[in-house]
Amino acid sequence: MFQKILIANRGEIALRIQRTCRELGIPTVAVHSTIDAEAMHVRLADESVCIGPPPARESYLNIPSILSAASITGADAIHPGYGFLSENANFADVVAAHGLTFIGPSPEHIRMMGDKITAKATMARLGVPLVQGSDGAVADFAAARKAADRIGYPVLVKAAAGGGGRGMKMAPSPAELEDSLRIARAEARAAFGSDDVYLEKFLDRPRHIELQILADAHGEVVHLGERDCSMQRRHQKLLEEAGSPALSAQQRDELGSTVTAALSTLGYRNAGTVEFLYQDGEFAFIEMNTRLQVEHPVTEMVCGVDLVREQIRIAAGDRLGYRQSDVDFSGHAIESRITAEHPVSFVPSPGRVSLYHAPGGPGVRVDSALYAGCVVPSVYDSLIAKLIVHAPTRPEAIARLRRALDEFAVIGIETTIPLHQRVVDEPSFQAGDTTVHWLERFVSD
Ligand code: MV4
Repeated sequence: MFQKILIANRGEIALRIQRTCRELGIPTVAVHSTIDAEAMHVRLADESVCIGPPPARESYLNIPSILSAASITGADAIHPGYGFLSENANFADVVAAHGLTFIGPSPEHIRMMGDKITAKATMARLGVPLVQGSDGAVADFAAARKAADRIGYPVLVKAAAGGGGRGMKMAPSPAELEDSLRIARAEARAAFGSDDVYLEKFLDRPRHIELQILADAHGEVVHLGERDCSMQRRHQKLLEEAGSPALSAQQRDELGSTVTAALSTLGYRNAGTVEFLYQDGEFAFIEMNTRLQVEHPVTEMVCGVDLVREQIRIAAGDRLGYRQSDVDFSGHAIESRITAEHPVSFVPSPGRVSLYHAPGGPGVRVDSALYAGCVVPSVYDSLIAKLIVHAPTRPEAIARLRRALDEFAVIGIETTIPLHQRVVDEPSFQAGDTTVHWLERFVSD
């Protein structure tokens, strides 16, 4: 097992990883920018190293600084958390080249899934269902026109290097295709340095359902069920659930078998999330994330598994030690992502938190690095707390979430708690009747 783990992240996820390390008896090193010197993830770590000024590119994305911090503290493994360097294959390469362990997949698998065209072709070959689309990248307008005629309109032009909603353009009919193609290519080139694009049939009211998997270095792969992340706005998730109110246990088992078999064949190692669109009873693979995700706690609550612990054990070469038949699902979990933003206008609201009181009681978990007197900087992600509730049934989980949101007090900055309170009271949310467009319609009322 590792002697010391450096956590290359900040905020709630750095704290989340520290907590597991402490339970495993592994000392931790926190890294931080100058503005985060008094942050909770620094205060609670065994050691800390300042790695640069506030802009992430000079600190949390600064690979030489992070490797120096690992070297001077004698860390033998690096956990990247989510965001920042977590899906940077070059970082994973450099970490290994320095004789350290990257707590994540191989650089090759990060690279493979980072290219959506390769990811889709790979998954298709392994029997995972896809949305109808072009056969790989479209070379030019003529090729796009031919593919779109076969797929049927509307089509979506997507960037191979995109993901998470960046670099997409819809073409409702042939007349718009040339413009959509040109715009998507230009945006992709500017944003990602690659203008490879592909086409997909546009689904008009999908749900976003993702499957959590764990794969060890010995070919054992299990799935931990799905999360429904349809409740989002501008590709920022607001609330996630495990399981999906739209799926049956049989659908979960079927999808799980297909996906775990595929990843076992691939030789994937680490936790991973396989994302699908789900519409009219059909799943379509869109992307795979090779990191721990923000919304991992809902899966932990229904499966009774510590995903960070599993990541660390897998990276150390341990066997999972259990099979799919040993994975039990219990109850329903919901996560509210609370951000430092105005609950109606979504204007960012950084600043000093004067008072902080987190909810508690049965089935309530709060993952947050907030404390009374802390400062929420404006330079990073606005996520300040994740409120996770767990209960035997979905209606009980919703009642518990409502109760916990009422207890939650964050004074000094604006937060999205009031938005969450409005969402949980909405009958169509309570009925589980949502798509990826639900929230945008709800907030524009
Ligand atoms: C789609 C789609 C409809 N049809 N693909 C957006 C993020 C990226 N991961 C994939 N996305 C979508 N791909 C086809 N063929 C609709 C979306 C989409 C979406 C997907 C997941 C979660 C939220 C979303 C919000 C708007 C659009």
